[in-house]
Amino acid sequence: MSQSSNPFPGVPPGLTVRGVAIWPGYLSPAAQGALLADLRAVVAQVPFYQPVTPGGQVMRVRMTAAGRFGWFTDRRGYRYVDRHPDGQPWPPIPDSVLAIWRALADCPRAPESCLINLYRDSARMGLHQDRDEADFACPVLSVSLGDDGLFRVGSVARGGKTESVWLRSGDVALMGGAVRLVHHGIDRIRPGSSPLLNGGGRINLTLRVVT
Ligand code: MD3
Ligand code: FE
Repeated sequence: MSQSSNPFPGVPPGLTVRGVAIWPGYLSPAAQGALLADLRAVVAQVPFYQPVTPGGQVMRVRMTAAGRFGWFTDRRGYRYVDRHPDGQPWPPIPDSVLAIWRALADCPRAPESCLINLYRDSARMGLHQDRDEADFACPVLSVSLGDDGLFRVGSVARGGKTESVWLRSGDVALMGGAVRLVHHGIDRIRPGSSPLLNGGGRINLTLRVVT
């Protein structure tokens, strides 16, 4: 195989689940702590909010973002937005987060959005596709911090078979190529499984190219 056809020129993934590449424990406990400190500085400027779906349901997952774009929904619909709902521009994506993209994403473009999802208690995210972005050639990269989360990966078509895997603190997942448009979600978290976050829960970062 030629060098350029290797999709993982750096560290090969520890496992793949329906085409999603996963690096279990990619971040050491020290690296997780450093990342969290950088995220606390972001969240101090753009606090978590709970968006309302077009159907009128308050999302149980709390969200905020860094980078050029964040994601928002209200009764008017899902969209990327260039400011927090309170009006502040999103802070820059921390270098500690960009370094993970550079090491694993194999994408010439820089991420334009780092969505920060916070799951507490019974928060979950139903099966969905990420298709509000313009360039599906770019992967989405996910970083898990805190409590374990049960990640479900399905098919591009609706209603296909699914497979689940627990994502743990420090794990990194990459969704590129054929799996970029698969249905996926978080069924539940395991409260109390990690001491990382004050107040418990799970944070997931997703890095995306939006435009
Ligand atoms: C598979 N987040 O923010 S990350 C989301 O853990 C989202 O918070 C979940 O789904 C979370 O949209 C799952 C893993 C993930 C992210 C994006 C994907 C899996 C994906 C895009 C395409 C396929
Ligand atoms: Fe998603």
